[in-house]
Amino acid sequence: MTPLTPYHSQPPFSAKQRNQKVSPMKSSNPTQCARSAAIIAAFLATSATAFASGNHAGGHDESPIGKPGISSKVKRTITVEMADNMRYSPSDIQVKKGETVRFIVKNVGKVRHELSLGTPDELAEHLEQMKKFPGMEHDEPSKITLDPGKHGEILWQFTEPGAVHFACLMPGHYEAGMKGQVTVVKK
Ligand SMILES: [Cu+2]
Repeated sequence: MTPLTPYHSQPPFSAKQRNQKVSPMKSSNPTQCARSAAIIAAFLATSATAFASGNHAGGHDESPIGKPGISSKVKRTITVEMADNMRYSPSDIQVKKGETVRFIVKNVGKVRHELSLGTPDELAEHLEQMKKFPGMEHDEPSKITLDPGKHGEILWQFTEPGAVHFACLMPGHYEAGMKGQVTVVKK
């Protein structure tokens, strides 16, 4: 009389079965190999694209208007007030090329205002976006949106000589004249 082997004493599957489980990766089926190669090629292409766009994003900080400033490099602090008469004070600012400025921006009005640095093209594009999405918030270093009574900072380094524009793109404000200019002069 042969005793029954308890089921649990059997290995879950034989070595041969295990091999069968992993073997599909080593398939010699040419179609499958070609497909794997295609998948790898597609992956590499995607990586290359991601890398390229990463470089682009990295270069995005450098623009004709300058780049985000570093606190330790600040040479000047300029306070700019934003008021409900749709004016900045001051609205004409002169800086030297290479200078890093700490703008302390104050909303002294009773409605929300913003200060966005940009080229005229960038500001025009931003104005169109604001018309479509009036509540949009900015977390870009070149922009600040402030509720009434609030103040905040923009740290900016002006790297190119010329004019850097700024504007409030809250609906109707730019049109009412809420804009200004930073003139960057060569040293
Ligand atoms: Cu405004």
